[in-house]
Amino acid sequence: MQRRDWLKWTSLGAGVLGLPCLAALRPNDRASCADTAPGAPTPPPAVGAQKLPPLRITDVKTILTAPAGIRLVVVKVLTNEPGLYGLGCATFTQRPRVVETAIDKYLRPFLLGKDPLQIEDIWQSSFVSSYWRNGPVLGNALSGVDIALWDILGKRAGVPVYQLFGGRCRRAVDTYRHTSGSTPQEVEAAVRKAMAQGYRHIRVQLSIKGLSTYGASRPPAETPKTASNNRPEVWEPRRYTRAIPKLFEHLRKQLGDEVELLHDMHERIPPILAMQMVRDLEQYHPFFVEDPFSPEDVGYFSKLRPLTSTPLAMGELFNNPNEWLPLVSGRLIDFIRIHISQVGGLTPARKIATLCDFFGVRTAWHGPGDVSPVGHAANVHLDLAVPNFGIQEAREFTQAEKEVFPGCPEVKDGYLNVSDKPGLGIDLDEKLAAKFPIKDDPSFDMRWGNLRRQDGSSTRP
Ligand code: GCO
Ligand code: MG
Repeated sequence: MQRRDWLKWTSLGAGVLGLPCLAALRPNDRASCADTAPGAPTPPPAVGAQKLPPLRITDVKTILTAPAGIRLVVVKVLTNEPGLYGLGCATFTQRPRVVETAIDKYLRPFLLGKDPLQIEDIWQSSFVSSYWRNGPVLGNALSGVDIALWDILGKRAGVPVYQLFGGRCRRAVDTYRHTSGSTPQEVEAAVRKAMAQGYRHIRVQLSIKGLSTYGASRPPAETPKTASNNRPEVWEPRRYTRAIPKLFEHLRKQLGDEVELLHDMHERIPPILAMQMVRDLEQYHPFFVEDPFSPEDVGYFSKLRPLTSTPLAMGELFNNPNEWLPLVSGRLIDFIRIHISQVGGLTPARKIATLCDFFGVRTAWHGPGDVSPVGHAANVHLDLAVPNFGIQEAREFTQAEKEVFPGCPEVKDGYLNVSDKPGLGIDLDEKLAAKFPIKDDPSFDMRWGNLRRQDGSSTRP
């Protein structure tokens, strides 16, 4: 290919991206953008226009760190422009080493030398570069690169990433906070505390005696002592489905109707029990009930929808468009709760948000501790720019996280925000990150794989 053709092709790519071609470049580059984009309106020539050297990816690094004890995977994409790099989140905390391999051994060589501003093209070609695609490993690896490329584009254009997405639709991002306890009274106390800190939306989880309940740790006396890879964690759904409506009844009686209450069912109960429980909760007006079914049981949403108007949120385990398309286009859920790095980063997440907008589905991106601060920053940039934003799961970062990731998004009065710095506005102190090495601790996985019914049979976590 002639160099002239290559230039034409690259600027066409930016047009296809739907990217403001002008924003992709510094002001003095604008004239050259118009020159090479056939059919594009010609802006007035910029004063003192001169060309910047072409940008190339010179390195892709995977950084594993655990400043809060949770294993995080962050990708750094470096360019030939001195000091210009981007950061992305690739955290799959259960399998960080596998993501690391996918990036270092496979994506890195594929990307070296490519133009980091061709974000859509890099996403599309990387996605099929293994022929076999989707899944949390490849999705997270791709996401680490993709988010880093948006960061680079923002830095090069001199604007925050949310500006590249069309600009702020809101002043700040409303969030929900987690609370839990072993009794309804304990949960109530935790909710009151969160309300006093300014939160308006609060997730409520209850630990149930003798059971390994999601979202609420067991009282210390009940915590099994043996660290064995065969140690069962017992889970019985019926006791849980009876307890949660009582929790909501208590909270509404004590706290009134104003505070928004949320609950995560975590996909672990048989569909018919989930349907009963979601109906039982309707009278307490939850803001949403999350993950009533596992991804394998999504066919039940069409049965649940006619039975209740309880708002439904779903999606943190989703990877593949075929998982969310029928739920969104069938208007079967109200909130999309995708883990942005799981689906491949900001490029697909923007499209999902737009798809949802047409169907009245709002966003509620997954935002627990196993999304890195870089991933949280990416969530917030998108939240600020999408019209159909719903709510954001919030995390208040530890001191160590704030030091390793200068520029962490901050929660104030229950709202998250990012700085107006170019790019994502967050950095990574690699030296400090190395002081918090991840532990290859196998007992971590046992928590997920050893959830069992009373009779010893395996059940979903
Ligand atoms: C949530 C989630 C998480 C997941 C965790 C798994 O809604 O925040 O369910 O807490 O359990 O991300 O690693
Ligand atoms: Mg969840």
